[in-house]
Amino acid sequence: MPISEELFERALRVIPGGVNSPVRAFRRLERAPFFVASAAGAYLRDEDGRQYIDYVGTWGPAILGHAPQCVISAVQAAVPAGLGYGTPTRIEVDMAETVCRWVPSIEKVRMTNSGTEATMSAVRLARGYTGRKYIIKFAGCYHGHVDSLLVAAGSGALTHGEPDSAGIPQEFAELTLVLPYNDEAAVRQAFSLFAGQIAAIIVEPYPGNAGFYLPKPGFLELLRELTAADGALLIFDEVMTGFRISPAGVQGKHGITPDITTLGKIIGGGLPVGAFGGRREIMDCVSPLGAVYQAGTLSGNPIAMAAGLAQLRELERTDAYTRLEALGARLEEGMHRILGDLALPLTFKRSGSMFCLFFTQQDVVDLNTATTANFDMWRAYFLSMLEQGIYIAPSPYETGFISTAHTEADIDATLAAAARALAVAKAV
Ligand code: HOZ
Repeated sequence: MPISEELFERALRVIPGGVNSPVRAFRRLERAPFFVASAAGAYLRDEDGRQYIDYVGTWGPAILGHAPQCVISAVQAAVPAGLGYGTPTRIEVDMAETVCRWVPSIEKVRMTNSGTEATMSAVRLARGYTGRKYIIKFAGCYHGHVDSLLVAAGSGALTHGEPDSAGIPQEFAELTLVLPYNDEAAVRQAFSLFAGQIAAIIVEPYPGNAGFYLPKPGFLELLRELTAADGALLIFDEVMTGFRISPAGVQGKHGITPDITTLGKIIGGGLPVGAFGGRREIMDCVSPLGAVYQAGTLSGNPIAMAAGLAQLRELERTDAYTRLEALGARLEEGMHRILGDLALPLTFKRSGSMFCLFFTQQDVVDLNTATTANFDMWRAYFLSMLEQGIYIAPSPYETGFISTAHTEADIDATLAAAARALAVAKAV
């Protein structure tokens, strides 16, 4: 029996679903997940010695590929000084200054240990600052497993058919107004029905947890306009897009200034880090300056800060974003060519190094259109890609990530595999 299968059998006995985060379980795929033994650059190696070109990239953090030397060296240099102290350290100041310099809407920033903690804290801060209780979120957007945000959520919740998690009291869920993404009329209506009562809109500006799709022209600008007019806050959840779509994330690309931004993934260089930050007067409501409580024993951990800062500095030092765009464009052009050759009018979405192939002919603009995708065709495609040594996310509702460690040859090998996998999917 393959070692991964043996490990999965053991895991199933002692870990719910055999995994520490649901999407990894390969549910509905009729096979066990592979267990990774090591990773370097664009490649994963599993316990059975098989190698994969990886487009999951640790679900976003691995923008330089796996185990980049700059991050490994920074961690090795930091370790002898101690693993954490629970006191202020110099590197937290370096990190905060770097984030504020890269993302101009962030004048002050607080570190957390995950994106979930960041969004949870951002929502509490928005409510504390405004004194209001309602939050607007968009169907299919996923902001981590925060009680008030696990309503019509994407990612694993959507993949496994539970977009509204059990365990969340109706009274909590009622404070979350769920709207369709890209629906301007729905947002206007919510602000007219709940005028003066909405604490914040929280949005993945480029949603990446029901597949990956983009805002219609003017949609993000409208969110800014309506929140400002009503005295509500605009929270950009850039946990996935931050430092990826541009150095300043989606907000940098669109020239929009949210009130609060949440970050994660890339900022940790592969270690567990999240952050939330924003306008000074809002951030000054956070304890100990203000009454909104937020804390964490491991927050700002020096090893995690060293890893994240090393990754950000490497991105700043190199032409990473130009390279990611070139690789992404190569993949996109190749995919369109293959889809044309096979007469398969599917939908491919991309921005920079984030992408998603939807097994639908519809233009994907929101959760409803994303879920028109044909699951059986997607599954046949996924399994064939995996068989050919290409790892894309094990769910049709996740995003693909390219890293600077991918080569043109990796992209071309991926396209050759995709042509075969799509032919298999077409026959389903
Ligand atoms: N929330 C992640 C996907 N958007 C899943 C992370 C994981 O399984 O590690």
